[in-house]
Amino acid sequence: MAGARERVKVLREEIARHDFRYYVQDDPEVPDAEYDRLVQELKALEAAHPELVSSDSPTQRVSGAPAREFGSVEHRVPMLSLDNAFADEDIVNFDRRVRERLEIEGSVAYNCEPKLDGLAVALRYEDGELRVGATRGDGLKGEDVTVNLRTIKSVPLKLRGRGYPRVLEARGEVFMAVRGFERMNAELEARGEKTFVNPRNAAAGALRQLDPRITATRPLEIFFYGIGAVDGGTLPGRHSELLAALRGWGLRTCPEIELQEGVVGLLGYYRQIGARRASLPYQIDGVVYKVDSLAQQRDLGFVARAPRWAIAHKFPAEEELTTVRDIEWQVGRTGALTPVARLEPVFVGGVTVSNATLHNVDELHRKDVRVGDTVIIRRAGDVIPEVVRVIEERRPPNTIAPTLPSHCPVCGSDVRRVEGESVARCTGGLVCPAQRKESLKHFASRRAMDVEGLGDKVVDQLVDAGLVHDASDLYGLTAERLAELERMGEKSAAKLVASIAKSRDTTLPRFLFALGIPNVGEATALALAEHFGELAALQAATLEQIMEVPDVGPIVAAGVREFFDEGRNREVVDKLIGHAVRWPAVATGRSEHQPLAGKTFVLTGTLPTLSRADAEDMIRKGGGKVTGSVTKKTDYVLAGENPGSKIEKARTLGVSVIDEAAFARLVD
Ligand code: I6G
Repeated sequence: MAGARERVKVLREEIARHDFRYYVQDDPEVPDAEYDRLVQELKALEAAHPELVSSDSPTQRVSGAPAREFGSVEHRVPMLSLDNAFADEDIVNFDRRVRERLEIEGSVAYNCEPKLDGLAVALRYEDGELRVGATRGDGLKGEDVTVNLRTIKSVPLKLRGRGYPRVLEARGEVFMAVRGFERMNAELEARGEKTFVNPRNAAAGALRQLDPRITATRPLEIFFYGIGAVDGGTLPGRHSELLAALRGWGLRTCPEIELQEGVVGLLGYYRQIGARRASLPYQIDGVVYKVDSLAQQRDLGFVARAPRWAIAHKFPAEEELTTVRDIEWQVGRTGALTPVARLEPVFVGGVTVSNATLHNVDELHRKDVRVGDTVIIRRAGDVIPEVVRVIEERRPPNTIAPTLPSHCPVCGSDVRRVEGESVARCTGGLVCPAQRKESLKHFASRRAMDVEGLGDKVVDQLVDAGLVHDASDLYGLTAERLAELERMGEKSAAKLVASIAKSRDTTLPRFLFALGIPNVGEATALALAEHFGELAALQAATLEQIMEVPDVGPIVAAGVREFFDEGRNREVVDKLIGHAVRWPAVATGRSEHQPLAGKTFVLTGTLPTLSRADAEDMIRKGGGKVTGSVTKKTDYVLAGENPGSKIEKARTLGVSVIDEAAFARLVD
């Protein structure tokens, strides 16, 4: 028995240490299998010796039967709210008020951290053991959710180390990380259960579950950001030191916390976190600034129900309500019809949004979006705006569910839908002005022929004016003809003619990509060019020969073959070559080829298997170049875990962001 008692103690300490390393420090010490063995051993010992079971045992995270309702907990120190600021000017005024009240000439030091979109909670530890955990409630009284909080692995059941106060009420935010949320929703969907609309709702639902066994299956996490009631012990003099002390006691804090000086520091922090908002692993709705000195906090005190020493600087909302004015069908380069919701303009995610794609007819029907509907629009980071869902309760009477048109709204050709596919296409081909416009935009795009100055509007004008029917017509344009277009001055016309001329000198992979052959992206175009070496060889190749190209399957091969079998396509290709579009010879054969020739890469984050040096080496050996910052000239951003702001920059500039697996495919 004494042996069992001793072993149980050792196991509990060890498991608690591993929980801390895994859930708090994100730095596991042992593989999962080893951890599982320790837990199994402890469970077996506790089963054999029930008298050794205690509430702080890691096996007892899920405890208690489902409740009928939650008890209530009075907050000894009220859980206040924060004042919100939206504009830089509000922060300038906040800092000025702080300095005036403190009668300070110089700058104030602030502790800054992201404001998570979760639920505020307070956890009371007595003699280092978790006793009670409660929601904020009305700030004076919250709900007792102790049994649910205990199921969160980053909540220590026992504090670590020494020196913690006899009573310590730690406050923080319970949240669900985006990945955990997505995985959970996928599992719920697979089981045919109701999914959650966003991580915050999912976290709130999980925390307020009456059955802690269900909470335990939800991927909840916590970051602690402050304290409430405290008895005994001495606390440090600065908020930043207090957070460090909490960390030392095993209470997880946000890794993005920073100290900043004065208003310039605060606004810099706001911009820095704002730029990374979309790539953070959790959702945030702003940042919080707190005067770092606790003595200064005391001097500043409170106004109404908010501290004078802290403020939340909010980001623009990423979700807003608006109404659908119309649903239109856009025709793409390959004839695919995409339903687009035309919206009552709404300010969301920092921009005014008036259109949102509904992707395809299946998505349109799944979301059941109708003209007149009130919808939630989401725009996160640089991601294109999307319709999250319809608020059905607000649907006006007599709305009609839109259906796929039988004829192309642009050229009137038949619309065909391939059995089993969600894409419906206009069958008009290059007869359809919409397909012609989109093909030309693709042809001229940066990663294809790179015709600078040939923007979407100019392409629309050129097609509408009948000046350009296919890509080869671009090379016959004169500055005089171009200058006839509306809003096109002589100078711009001359510049555009020059950049069209410049685009003649290209590479075979770019040219193949620019042709817009179905399913031939940049990587396939490169593989085809390297395999065949010259255009004529590819044009003459049989289906079987095309399928010999690495990574080219029957569908892509058939698309290539059909493209070159079509007389109109061959004619355009011939005309382009007749206009002196040309490229240097391509070296064929896998052994000597340089798959990344001419490509510029930027690296960010930690790759799963390759070291940075190895990845750089592979790029250089493959004929590519590595640079430090993302510009319009960058071809790929190779991103790993915890990428920096380079990802946002890449998205803004339309540069491809690839992971290690995609990189390996490029190199191979
Ligand atoms: O609701 C909150 C979120 C984050 C907070 C808060 C916080 O600090 C990072 N801090 C305080 C002091 C309060 N609410 C009242």
